[in-house]
Amino acid sequence: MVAGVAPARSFGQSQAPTPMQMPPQNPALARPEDATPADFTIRIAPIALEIAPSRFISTIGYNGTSPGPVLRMREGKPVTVDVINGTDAAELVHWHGLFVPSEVDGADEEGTPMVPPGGRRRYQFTPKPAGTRWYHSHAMAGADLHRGTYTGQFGFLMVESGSDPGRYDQELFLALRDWEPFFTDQMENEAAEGGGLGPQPERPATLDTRPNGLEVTSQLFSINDKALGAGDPIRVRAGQRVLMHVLNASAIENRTIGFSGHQFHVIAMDGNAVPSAKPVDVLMLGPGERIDAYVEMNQPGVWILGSTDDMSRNAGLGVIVEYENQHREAQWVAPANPLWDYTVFGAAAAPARRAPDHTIDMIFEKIPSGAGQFNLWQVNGKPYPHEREFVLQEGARYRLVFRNRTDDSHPVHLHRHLFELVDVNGKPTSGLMKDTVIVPLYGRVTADLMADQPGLTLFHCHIQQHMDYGFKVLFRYA
Ligand SMILES: [Cu+2]
Repeated sequence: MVAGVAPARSFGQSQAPTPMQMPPQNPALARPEDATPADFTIRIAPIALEIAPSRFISTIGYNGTSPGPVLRMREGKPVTVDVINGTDAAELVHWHGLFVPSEVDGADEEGTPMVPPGGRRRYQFTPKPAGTRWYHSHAMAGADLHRGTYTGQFGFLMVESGSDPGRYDQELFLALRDWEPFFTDQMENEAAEGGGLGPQPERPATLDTRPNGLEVTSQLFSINDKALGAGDPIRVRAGQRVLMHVLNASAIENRTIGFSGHQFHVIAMDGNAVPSAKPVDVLMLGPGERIDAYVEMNQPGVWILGSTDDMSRNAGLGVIVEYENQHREAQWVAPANPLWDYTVFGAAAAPARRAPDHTIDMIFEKIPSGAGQFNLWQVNGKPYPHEREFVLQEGARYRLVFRNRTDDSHPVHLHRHLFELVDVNGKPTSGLMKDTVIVPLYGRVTADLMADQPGLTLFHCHIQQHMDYGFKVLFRYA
């Protein structure tokens, strides 16, 4: 398989379980309906991932690899997925971006049962809506950087509607990753992640000057399973149109990527078609976000597609794209416009949306813990769990106001629903449906939510450490 750039066809076929490799089944968990084979099987087990020649990452993967296989499901057609846990810790799989019941969504907080060590569990659900979704571990990690989304437990999940026009010559899946995370007392460079620019409407008059606690960082990166320069390049021909599904599968950081003299024509964000598809020089994605974009291959040469941040790109966050009959050293050309703005993809006309019935303010704050400790995160003055502050009435429309009063950008994710962006740092927009959005540092994002998926619904920052140390909320339906 071509490193990191195999067409979907060759990914999607490794779904059949290999019976010899299944761990012993716990009889208490075996149910009669499990006797029939599942549509998909995911085996969670330790792997050694060779991201560069002789450079092995010891992590946990799906079906022996990371990313796991691309799962292709048909919208509206019920599926069964067997998850077999070959690790010594309880696990579960979250289906990110799908409208599925809380019992199978894959969040312990919503009541999805864990898959015990050595055990198995069958998930049954009806995949919807169509689009680029993904699946990943939703286990808490806390201080253990070998658990949850720090591991290689993730993969693309494509929900297909059958109406995909297929107007492209190649389809690529590109998951951005960091490896071997470690604790640091240095703050990330906010400019590098695109969060330190623009207005700061939620910046407090008096800043909290208490010393910061530990953050998680990394110095080793890949796209899919290969660091920049390792494995085969993406091979293209002049005149081709290449569709890219990009996912930030990091547990720790927002990322911005560029492609040396080429533009990304953004057609969907988080799997949902955007009203104004258009070309841009960079893509910025917070952990959990996806972007579908096509690229016209019209600059013959050998180029790097990768992080606009030199440190992370040089440490692996990139891939070489080689045109046919071009043989030279791969070149990186910095993008002309490195700024990312969700609102440019919104509808051009003024929105004709239903007025919200209620507004829910959500104030994000950090309690700096000081050297050697973990910062604590709060929503509306309290870390998780809250009491009954977040209750939705089915059928009502809510305006959520995300007020980020911290010095860090947060990719916040709402399970089991989509929301529509209304305003980003004072810029109005409409028609952009998302399940995850970056709220810039000291920034404000407003989003409308239709409460139409009854059941417990988790909301959290997709940076694993922030989630584990308080940055989450459980919405209930009345
Ligand atoms: Cu966060």
